[in-house]
Amino acid sequence: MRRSRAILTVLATGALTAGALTVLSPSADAASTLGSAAAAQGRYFGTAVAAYKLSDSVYSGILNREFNSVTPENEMKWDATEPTQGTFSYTSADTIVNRAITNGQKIRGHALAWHSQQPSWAQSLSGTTLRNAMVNHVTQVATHYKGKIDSWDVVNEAFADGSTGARRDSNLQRTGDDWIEVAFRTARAADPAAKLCYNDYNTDGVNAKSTAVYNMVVDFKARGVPIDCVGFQSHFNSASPLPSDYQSNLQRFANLGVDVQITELDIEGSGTAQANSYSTAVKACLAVTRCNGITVWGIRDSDSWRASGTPLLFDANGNPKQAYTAALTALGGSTTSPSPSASSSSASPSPSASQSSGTRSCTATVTVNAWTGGFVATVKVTAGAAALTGWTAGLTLPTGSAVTNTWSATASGTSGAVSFTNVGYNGTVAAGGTTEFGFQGTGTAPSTTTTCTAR
Ligand code: 9MR
Repeated sequence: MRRSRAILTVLATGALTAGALTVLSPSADAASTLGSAAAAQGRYFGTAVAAYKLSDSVYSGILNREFNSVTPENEMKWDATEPTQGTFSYTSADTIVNRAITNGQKIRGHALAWHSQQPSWAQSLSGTTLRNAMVNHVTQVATHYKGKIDSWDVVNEAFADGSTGARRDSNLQRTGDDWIEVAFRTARAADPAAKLCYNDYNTDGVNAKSTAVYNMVVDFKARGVPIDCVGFQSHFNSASPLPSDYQSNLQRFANLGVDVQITELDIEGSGTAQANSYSTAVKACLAVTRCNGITVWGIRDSDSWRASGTPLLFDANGNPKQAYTAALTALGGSTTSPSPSASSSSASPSPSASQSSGTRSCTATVTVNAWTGGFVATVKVTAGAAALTGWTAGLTLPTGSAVTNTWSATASGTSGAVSFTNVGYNGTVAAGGTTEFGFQGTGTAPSTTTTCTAR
């Protein structure tokens, strides 16, 4: 709904010549890592991350090199973030988030409302008391991470397995059927820039459970409940293999006007069979325009919640497996063989591919949702033929209007001529690539031309 209510679009260009500078382009080795190969397809490739493993240099080396999105594996769950009612604990999740921002990685938030991994105090609540506690939890956590989260799993695993298509019984479900939409509306109010997802497992193919989720999305769209995306966990093994209708199932959800994301991919097995399944999963996402990202549920097999099934892309020593090569190739990447300790800064791309001395330029397109007395502006910055290392977009607010809140950029002021400069994680934009920021304001929406200055 946010996006379709655009009433104003202004476009402007600006350019800054890089001159004699030779700059290592971030897209230089574009196709040699999972993240850069996915980015070249307009998508992200992420992994679940455990905060306590970040001090392991093999783990963090692969994380830095290969992935451009992260999902805290447990650190944002209710038991971790609100262990005592009203007392919030963000240290572990903040470690992952701040590190991802520094490294230019997107962040999937996981998960705001879930029947599992609740703190014991919440497990013992019911009715209005639990509903209010859930609303407060969603508000507090989404507000803490406001502007930093690409996509939130707002509600996780709310439907029952099997053929009933029913909701899963839980203390949250017993507060009333509307608990899911209340969680989504609450998350939207707290962080209007984050994409809001429903996430589940055993919904990867067309079946009673996925159809129940599908019907919920239809209903939410019809009634204006804010939902932007559906996550398909995609935990596969011999008992629950990758379904033959995976792609068509993703497509039927995308056709409802939501993004679809593969959120927790792991495929038990080894060798060619496992590699082929990874290739099929990646290709299914690429074939669906609105499938905008893939996350694997861990880095090395030894990091997996199902370690004995060796379901991931790197072996316990951090070496890329056949499945890694298959996933990278399916993404359109090249089949180099990185060593576990290699980092992007030690890669040796050819000089002709790695350096850009062209003219950096960018354009900024503003889309505004306005109402009487206020507005939200979303600004898309698009790089020209050369990669950006930073950008500043500028526009002039009408007299009496003021910026009240900015996300994914730093504003120079609140009224009159305001410029918005990239933050740490979104200054780097590949040639032809885009990034977005936004701001909220009071008064009349801006209607003047934007400028974009590239660095
Ligand atoms: O990988 C997570 C594991 O470390 C936890 O012990 C477990 C506890 O419920 O949750 C795992 O992650 C789950 C995710 O949050 C939701 N979908 C299923 C994942 C695998 O169980």
